Amino acid sequence: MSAPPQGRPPRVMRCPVCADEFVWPDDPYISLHDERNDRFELVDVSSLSPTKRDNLVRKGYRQCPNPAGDTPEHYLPATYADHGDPLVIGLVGAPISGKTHLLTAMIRQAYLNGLATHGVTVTALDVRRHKAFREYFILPFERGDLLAGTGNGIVEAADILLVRGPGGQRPVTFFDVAGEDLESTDPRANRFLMATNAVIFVHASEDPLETGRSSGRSENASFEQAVAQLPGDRLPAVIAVTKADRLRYVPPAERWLHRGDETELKADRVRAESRDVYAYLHQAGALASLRPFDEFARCTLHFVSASGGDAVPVDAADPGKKHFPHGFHPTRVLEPLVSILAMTGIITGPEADRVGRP
Ligand SMILES: Nc1nc2c(ncn2[C@@H]2O[C@H](COP(=O)(O)OP(=O)(O)OP(=O)(O)O)[C@@H](O)[C@H]2O)c(=O)[nH]1
Ligand SMILES: [Mg+2]
Ligand SMILES: [Zn+2]
Repeated sequence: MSAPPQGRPPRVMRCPVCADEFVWPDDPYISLHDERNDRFELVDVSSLSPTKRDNLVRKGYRQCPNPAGDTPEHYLPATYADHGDPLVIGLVGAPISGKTHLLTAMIRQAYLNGLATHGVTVTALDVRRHKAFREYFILPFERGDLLAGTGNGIVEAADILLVRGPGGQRPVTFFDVAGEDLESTDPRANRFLMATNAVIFVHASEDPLETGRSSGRSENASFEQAVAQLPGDRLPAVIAVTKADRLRYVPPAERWLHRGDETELKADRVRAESRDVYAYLHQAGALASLRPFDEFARCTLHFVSASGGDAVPVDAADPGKKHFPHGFHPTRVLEPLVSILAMTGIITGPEADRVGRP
Protein backbone atom coordinates (compact mmCIF):
# COMPACT_ATOMS: atom_id res chain seq x y z
CA MET A 1 0.00 0.00 0.00
CA SER A 2 1.10 3.52 -0.65
CA ALA A 3 1.60 6.01 2.08
CA PRO A 4 -1.72 7.79 2.21
CA PRO A 5 -1.48 11.51 2.97
CA GLN A 6 0.11 11.38 6.40
CA GLY A 7 -2.16 11.14 9.37
CA ARG A 8 -5.19 12.60 7.68
CA PRO A 9 -8.38 11.74 9.55
CA PRO A 10 -11.15 10.24 7.43
CA ARG A 11 -13.10 13.02 5.84
CA VAL A 12 -16.82 12.81 5.16
CA MET A 13 -17.66 14.57 1.93
CA ARG A 14 -20.94 15.36 0.27
CA CYS A 15 -20.88 14.71 -3.45
CA PRO A 16 -22.04 17.81 -5.34
CA VAL A 17 -23.48 15.65 -8.11
CA CYS A 18 -25.65 13.08 -6.27
CA ALA A 19 -25.74 14.86 -2.89
CA ASP A 20 -24.78 11.65 -1.04
CA GLU A 21 -22.34 11.74 1.85
CA PHE A 22 -19.49 9.25 2.07
CA VAL A 23 -16.07 8.83 3.62
CA TRP A 24 -13.54 10.04 1.10
CA PRO A 25 -11.37 7.03 0.18
CA ASP A 26 -7.71 7.03 1.04
CA ASP A 27 -6.63 4.17 -1.22
CA PRO A 28 -4.01 4.64 -3.96
CA TYR A 29 -6.36 3.91 -6.86
CA ILE A 30 -6.97 6.90 -9.04
CA SER A 31 -9.15 6.93 -12.16
CA LEU A 32 -7.49 8.48 -15.17
CA HIS A 33 -9.47 9.37 -18.23
CA ASP A 34 -8.30 7.73 -21.42
CA GLU A 35 -9.28 10.29 -24.04
CA ARG A 36 -8.83 8.01 -27.01
CA ASN A 37 -11.21 5.35 -25.75
CA ASP A 38 -13.29 7.77 -23.73
CA ARG A 39 -13.26 5.76 -20.56
CA PHE A 40 -11.78 5.85 -17.10
CA GLU A 41 -8.93 3.52 -16.12
CA LEU A 42 -8.02 2.68 -12.57
CA VAL A 43 -4.34 3.31 -11.86
CA ASP A 44 -2.45 2.28 -8.72
CA VAL A 45 -0.24 5.25 -7.92
CA SER A 46 1.39 3.73 -4.83
CA SER A 47 4.64 2.68 -6.50
CA LEU A 48 5.25 6.04 -8.17
CA SER A 49 7.58 8.74 -6.97
CA PRO A 50 5.82 11.49 -5.02
CA THR A 51 6.24 13.94 -7.90
CA LYS A 52 4.70 11.60 -10.44
CA ARG A 53 2.00 10.54 -8.04
CA ASP A 54 1.00 14.14 -7.29
CA ASN A 55 0.93 14.91 -10.97
CA LEU A 56 -1.39 12.01 -11.72
CA VAL A 57 -3.60 12.72 -8.73
CA ARG A 58 -4.03 16.32 -9.90
CA LYS A 59 -5.27 15.08 -13.27
CA GLY A 60 -7.14 12.13 -11.84
CA TYR A 61 -10.61 11.35 -10.61
CA ARG A 62 -12.40 9.16 -8.12
CA GLN A 63 -15.67 7.51 -8.92
CA CYS A 64 -18.37 8.60 -6.51
CA PRO A 65 -19.68 5.51 -4.66
CA ASN A 66 -23.16 7.11 -4.68
CA PRO A 67 -24.35 5.01 -1.70
CA ALA A 68 -28.01 5.71 -2.53
CA GLY A 69 -27.43 4.22 -6.00
CA ASP A 70 -29.76 6.75 -7.57
CA THR A 71 -27.51 8.59 -10.03
CA PRO A 72 -25.68 7.45 -13.19
CA GLU A 73 -21.95 6.78 -12.77
CA HIS A 74 -20.03 9.97 -12.04
CA TYR A 75 -16.52 11.03 -11.08
CA LEU A 76 -15.13 13.77 -8.88
CA PRO A 77 -11.67 15.33 -9.09
CA ALA A 78 -9.24 13.18 -7.07
CA THR A 79 -8.18 16.30 -5.14
CA TYR A 80 -11.74 17.28 -4.25
CA ALA A 81 -11.19 16.50 -0.55
CA ASP A 82 -7.76 18.15 -0.31
CA HIS A 83 -9.09 21.65 0.29
CA GLY A 84 -11.44 23.58 2.53
CA ASP A 85 -15.16 22.89 2.69
CA PRO A 86 -16.70 22.68 -0.78
CA LEU A 87 -19.10 25.36 -1.85
CA VAL A 88 -21.96 24.42 -4.15
CA ILE A 89 -23.66 27.32 -5.88
CA GLY A 90 -26.99 26.68 -7.57
CA LEU A 91 -28.59 28.95 -10.16
CA VAL A 92 -32.34 29.18 -9.78
CA GLY A 93 -34.72 30.95 -12.14
CA ALA A 94 -37.59 30.61 -14.59
CA PRO A 95 -37.06 29.05 -18.02
CA ILE A 96 -35.23 31.47 -20.35
CA SER A 97 -34.55 33.89 -17.52
CA GLY A 98 -30.89 34.01 -18.52
CA LYS A 99 -29.19 31.59 -16.08
CA THR A 100 -26.88 29.92 -18.59
CA HIS A 101 -25.74 33.16 -20.20
CA LEU A 102 -25.08 34.72 -16.79
CA LEU A 103 -23.15 31.71 -15.51
CA THR A 104 -21.06 31.57 -18.68
CA ALA A 105 -20.22 35.27 -18.48
CA MET A 106 -19.41 34.92 -14.79
CA ILE A 107 -17.14 31.88 -15.04
CA ARG A 108 -15.42 33.30 -18.10
CA GLN A 109 -14.62 36.53 -16.33
CA ALA A 110 -13.51 34.79 -13.14
CA TYR A 111 -11.12 32.81 -15.33
CA LEU A 112 -9.81 35.97 -16.93
CA ASN A 113 -8.65 36.90 -13.45
CA GLY A 114 -11.59 39.22 -12.85
CA LEU A 115 -11.53 38.48 -9.11
CA ALA A 116 -7.85 39.35 -8.66
CA THR A 117 -8.63 42.76 -7.16
CA HIS A 118 -10.44 40.88 -4.37
CA GLY A 119 -7.43 38.65 -3.80
CA VAL A 120 -9.18 35.70 -5.40
CA THR A 121 -7.82 33.39 -8.09
CA VAL A 122 -9.64 30.64 -9.92
CA THR A 123 -8.43 27.45 -11.60
CA ALA A 124 -10.21 24.39 -12.95
CA LEU A 125 -10.43 21.65 -10.35
CA ASP A 126 -12.29 19.31 -12.67
CA VAL A 127 -10.19 19.74 -15.79
CA ARG A 128 -12.39 17.66 -18.08
CA ARG A 129 -15.56 19.36 -16.95
CA HIS A 130 -14.04 22.78 -17.41
CA LYS A 131 -12.81 21.86 -20.88
CA ALA A 132 -16.34 20.88 -21.85
CA PHE A 133 -17.78 24.03 -20.28
CA ARG A 134 -15.32 26.11 -22.26
CA GLU A 135 -16.09 24.31 -25.50
CA TYR A 136 -19.88 24.32 -25.19
CA PHE A 137 -20.45 27.65 -23.47
CA ILE A 138 -17.51 30.04 -23.22
CA LEU A 139 -16.25 29.77 -26.81
CA PRO A 140 -19.69 30.07 -28.47
CA PHE A 141 -20.42 33.01 -26.14
CA GLU A 142 -17.22 34.71 -27.29
CA ARG A 143 -18.26 34.19 -30.91
CA GLY A 144 -21.56 35.96 -30.18
CA ASP A 145 -23.62 32.79 -30.55
CA LEU A 146 -26.82 32.36 -28.62
CA LEU A 147 -26.35 29.61 -26.06
CA ALA A 148 -28.88 26.81 -26.26
CA GLY A 149 -31.54 26.34 -23.61
CA THR A 150 -30.51 23.87 -20.93
CA GLY A 151 -31.88 20.38 -21.54
CA ASN A 152 -34.50 19.10 -19.12
CA GLY A 153 -33.39 16.35 -16.81
CA ILE A 154 -29.68 17.16 -17.07
CA VAL A 155 -28.66 17.48 -13.48
CA GLU A 156 -24.91 17.68 -13.79
CA ALA A 157 -22.57 20.24 -12.36
CA ALA A 158 -21.63 22.85 -14.96
CA ASP A 159 -18.13 23.42 -13.66
CA ILE A 160 -16.02 22.66 -10.59
CA LEU A 161 -13.40 25.30 -9.83
CA LEU A 162 -10.77 25.71 -7.18
CA VAL A 163 -11.17 29.18 -5.72
CA ARG A 164 -8.33 30.58 -3.64
CA GLY A 165 -9.01 33.67 -1.57
CA PRO A 166 -7.94 35.34 1.65
CA GLY A 167 -10.24 32.94 3.53
CA GLY A 168 -8.63 29.79 2.12
CA GLN A 169 -9.07 27.59 -0.90
CA ARG A 170 -12.27 25.73 -1.59
CA PRO A 171 -13.77 23.72 -4.43
CA VAL A 172 -16.69 25.64 -5.91
CA THR A 173 -19.26 23.74 -7.95
CA PHE A 174 -21.83 25.52 -10.09
CA PHE A 175 -25.19 24.01 -10.96
CA ASP A 176 -27.21 25.28 -13.88
CA VAL A 177 -30.28 23.18 -14.64
CA ALA A 178 -33.26 23.85 -16.88
CA GLY A 179 -35.75 26.37 -15.55
CA GLU A 180 -38.48 23.88 -16.30
CA ASP A 181 -36.89 21.31 -13.97
CA LEU A 182 -36.57 23.95 -11.26
CA GLU A 183 -40.30 24.59 -11.44
CA SER A 184 -41.14 20.90 -11.27
CA THR A 185 -42.15 19.28 -8.02
CA ASP A 186 -40.41 16.05 -9.02
CA PRO A 187 -37.73 15.63 -6.33
CA ARG A 188 -35.32 14.06 -8.84
CA ALA A 189 -35.30 17.19 -10.96
CA ASN A 190 -33.97 19.50 -8.30
CA ARG A 191 -32.11 17.13 -6.05
CA PHE A 192 -28.96 19.18 -6.52
CA LEU A 193 -30.56 21.62 -4.09
CA MET A 194 -29.70 19.18 -1.28
CA ALA A 195 -26.01 19.83 -1.86
CA THR A 196 -26.42 23.54 -2.49
CA ASN A 197 -25.01 25.96 0.05
CA ALA A 198 -25.39 29.26 -1.78
CA VAL A 199 -27.93 30.37 -4.38
CA ILE A 200 -27.96 32.78 -7.30
CA PHE A 201 -31.61 33.59 -7.94
CA VAL A 202 -31.95 34.86 -11.51
CA HIS A 203 -34.78 37.20 -12.47
CA ALA A 204 -35.03 38.51 -16.03
CA SER A 205 -35.75 42.22 -15.90
CA GLU A 206 -37.91 42.23 -19.00
CA ASP A 207 -39.13 38.95 -20.34
CA PRO A 208 -41.71 39.63 -23.04
CA LEU A 209 -39.14 39.33 -25.83
CA GLU A 210 -38.54 35.66 -25.15
CA THR A 211 -41.53 34.49 -23.20
CA GLY A 212 -44.33 36.86 -24.03
CA ARG A 213 -44.81 37.19 -20.29
CA SER A 214 -44.21 40.30 -18.30
CA SER A 215 -41.60 40.12 -15.58
CA GLY A 216 -43.93 41.61 -12.99
CA ARG A 217 -45.54 38.27 -12.37
CA SER A 218 -47.04 37.57 -9.02
CA GLU A 219 -45.59 34.06 -9.15
CA ASN A 220 -42.12 32.71 -9.51
CA ALA A 221 -42.40 28.95 -9.37
CA SER A 222 -38.67 28.20 -9.50
CA PHE A 223 -37.92 30.62 -6.65
CA GLU A 224 -40.81 29.17 -4.60
CA GLN A 225 -39.54 25.60 -5.02
CA ALA A 226 -36.02 26.52 -4.00
CA VAL A 227 -37.15 28.65 -1.08
CA ALA A 228 -39.33 25.78 0.14
CA GLN A 229 -36.55 23.19 -0.11
CA LEU A 230 -33.54 25.07 1.17
CA PRO A 231 -32.72 25.98 4.76
CA GLY A 232 -32.63 29.66 3.83
CA ASP A 233 -32.11 30.72 7.43
CA ARG A 234 -28.62 29.22 7.18
CA LEU A 235 -27.64 30.03 3.60
CA PRO A 236 -26.52 33.11 1.70
CA ALA A 237 -28.22 34.08 -1.53
CA VAL A 238 -28.15 36.76 -4.17
CA ILE A 239 -30.91 37.94 -6.49
CA ALA A 240 -29.47 38.84 -9.88
CA VAL A 241 -31.76 40.92 -12.07
CA THR A 242 -30.29 40.02 -15.42
CA LYS A 243 -30.87 41.34 -18.96
CA ALA A 244 -30.57 44.72 -17.24
CA ASP A 245 -29.28 46.10 -20.55
CA ARG A 246 -33.01 46.34 -21.29
CA LEU A 247 -33.31 48.76 -18.36
CA ARG A 248 -30.96 51.29 -19.92
CA TYR A 249 -33.57 53.99 -19.49
CA VAL A 250 -34.50 53.06 -15.95
CA PRO A 251 -32.34 55.44 -13.91
CA PRO A 252 -31.09 53.33 -11.02
CA ALA A 253 -30.31 50.34 -13.26
CA GLU A 254 -28.58 52.55 -15.78
CA ARG A 255 -26.47 54.14 -13.08
CA TRP A 256 -25.29 50.81 -11.70
CA LEU A 257 -24.55 49.29 -15.10
CA HIS A 258 -22.60 52.37 -16.04
CA ARG A 259 -20.18 51.76 -13.18
CA GLY A 260 -18.94 48.56 -14.79
CA ASP A 261 -17.00 46.12 -12.65
CA GLU A 262 -16.08 47.14 -9.14
CA THR A 263 -12.49 46.86 -8.00
CA GLU A 264 -13.13 47.13 -4.29
CA LEU A 265 -15.64 45.47 -2.02
CA LYS A 266 -17.68 48.06 -0.12
CA ALA A 267 -20.57 46.83 1.99
CA ASP A 268 -22.38 50.18 1.85
CA ARG A 269 -22.27 50.19 -1.93
CA VAL A 270 -23.59 46.62 -2.10
CA ARG A 271 -26.38 47.66 0.23
CA ALA A 272 -27.21 50.73 -1.89
CA GLU A 273 -27.41 48.60 -5.05
CA SER A 274 -29.51 46.01 -3.21
CA ARG A 275 -31.89 48.74 -2.13
CA ASP A 276 -32.27 50.01 -5.71
CA VAL A 277 -32.87 46.53 -7.11
CA TYR A 278 -35.37 45.82 -4.35
CA ALA A 279 -37.24 49.04 -5.16
CA TYR A 280 -37.20 48.20 -8.86
CA LEU A 281 -38.64 44.69 -8.32
CA HIS A 282 -41.18 46.00 -5.86
CA GLN A 283 -42.36 48.72 -8.18
CA ALA A 284 -42.48 46.24 -11.09
CA GLY A 285 -44.83 44.08 -9.02
CA ALA A 286 -42.35 41.19 -8.98
CA LEU A 287 -42.99 40.49 -5.32
CA ALA A 288 -42.54 36.73 -5.72
CA SER A 289 -39.00 37.35 -6.90
CA LEU A 290 -38.25 39.15 -3.63
CA ARG A 291 -39.10 36.12 -1.48
CA PRO A 292 -35.47 34.99 -1.14
CA PHE A 293 -34.64 38.35 0.41
CA ASP A 294 -37.00 37.59 3.30
CA GLU A 295 -36.14 33.93 3.62
CA PHE A 296 -32.35 33.83 3.37
CA ALA A 297 -29.99 34.67 6.20
CA ARG A 298 -27.90 36.99 4.07
CA CYS A 299 -29.01 38.29 0.69
CA THR A 300 -27.82 40.92 -1.76
CA LEU A 301 -29.45 42.14 -4.98
CA HIS A 302 -27.70 43.10 -8.20
CA PHE A 303 -28.36 44.45 -11.69
CA VAL A 304 -26.39 42.46 -14.27
CA SER A 305 -26.25 41.92 -18.00
CA ALA A 306 -24.63 38.82 -19.42
CA SER A 307 -24.66 39.81 -23.07
CA GLY A 308 -24.95 43.59 -22.95
CA GLY A 309 -27.73 43.58 -25.54
CA ASP A 310 -30.42 41.58 -27.26
CA ALA A 311 -29.84 38.67 -29.59
CA VAL A 312 -31.27 39.20 -33.08
CA PRO A 313 -32.36 36.66 -35.70
CA VAL A 314 -29.62 35.57 -38.09
CA ASP A 315 -31.93 35.14 -41.04
CA ALA A 316 -35.55 35.98 -41.63
CA ALA A 317 -36.42 32.45 -42.74
CA ASP A 318 -35.50 31.04 -39.34
CA PRO A 319 -36.49 33.56 -36.66
CA GLY A 320 -35.55 31.13 -33.89
CA LYS A 321 -31.88 31.19 -34.85
CA LYS A 322 -30.28 34.19 -33.19
CA HIS A 323 -26.91 35.65 -32.33
CA PHE A 324 -25.45 38.73 -30.68
CA PRO A 325 -24.39 40.94 -33.62
CA HIS A 326 -22.09 43.18 -31.60
CA GLY A 327 -20.56 40.32 -29.64
CA PHE A 328 -20.66 40.11 -25.96
CA HIS A 329 -20.43 42.86 -23.39
CA PRO A 330 -21.04 41.39 -19.97
CA THR A 331 -21.67 44.01 -17.31
CA ARG A 332 -21.27 43.55 -13.57
CA VAL A 333 -21.61 39.78 -13.84
CA LEU A 334 -19.03 39.19 -11.13
CA GLU A 335 -20.84 41.26 -8.52
CA PRO A 336 -23.25 38.47 -7.48
CA LEU A 337 -20.31 36.06 -7.19
CA VAL A 338 -18.23 38.52 -5.17
CA SER A 339 -21.14 38.89 -2.73
CA ILE A 340 -21.40 35.12 -2.38
CA LEU A 341 -17.65 34.79 -1.83
CA ALA A 342 -17.90 37.48 0.87
CA MET A 343 -20.90 35.86 2.55
CA THR A 344 -19.23 32.43 2.54
CA GLY A 345 -15.94 33.66 3.97
CA ILE A 346 -13.72 33.20 0.90
CA ILE A 347 -13.31 36.98 0.73
CA THR A 348 -12.62 38.20 4.25
CA GLY A 349 -12.38 41.46 6.17
CA PRO A 350 -14.69 43.97 7.81
CA GLU A 351 -16.40 44.94 4.54
CA ALA A 352 -17.01 41.31 3.58
CA ASP A 353 -18.46 40.62 7.04
CA ARG A 354 -21.14 43.23 6.51
CA VAL A 355 -22.21 42.17 3.02
CA GLY A 356 -25.82 41.00 2.94
CA ARG A 357 -26.53 41.98 6.52
CA PRO A 358 -29.20 44.51 7.36
N1 LIG B 1 -30.83 41.36 -23.59
C1 LIG B 1 -30.32 40.29 -22.99
N2 LIG B 1 -30.79 39.06 -23.30
C2 LIG B 1 -30.26 37.99 -22.64
C3 LIG B 1 -29.26 38.11 -21.65
N3 LIG B 1 -28.97 36.88 -21.17
C4 LIG B 1 -29.77 36.03 -21.83
N4 LIG B 1 -30.54 36.69 -22.75
C5 LIG B 1 -31.58 36.13 -23.61
O1 LIG B 1 -32.34 35.22 -22.86
C6 LIG B 1 -32.41 33.97 -23.48
C7 LIG B 1 -32.41 32.86 -22.48
O2 LIG B 1 -31.16 32.81 -21.83
P1 LIG B 1 -30.60 31.47 -21.15
O3 LIG B 1 -29.33 31.85 -20.48
O4 LIG B 1 -30.58 30.35 -22.10
O5 LIG B 1 -31.76 31.22 -20.08
P2 LIG B 1 -31.88 30.00 -19.03
O6 LIG B 1 -32.45 30.60 -17.79
O7 LIG B 1 -30.59 29.28 -18.91
O8 LIG B 1 -32.99 29.10 -19.72
P3 LIG B 1 -33.29 27.53 -19.47
O9 LIG B 1 -32.00 26.82 -19.64
O10 LIG B 1 -34.30 27.21 -20.52
O11 LIG B 1 -33.86 27.41 -18.09
C8 LIG B 1 -31.21 33.93 -24.40
O12 LIG B 1 -31.45 33.13 -25.48
C9 LIG B 1 -31.00 35.37 -24.79
O13 LIG B 1 -31.75 35.68 -25.94
C10 LIG B 1 -28.80 39.43 -21.33
O14 LIG B 1 -27.93 39.67 -20.47
N5 LIG B 1 -29.37 40.47 -22.03
MG1 LIG C 1 -30.07 27.35 -19.19
ZN1 LIG D 1 -22.03 11.41 -6.19
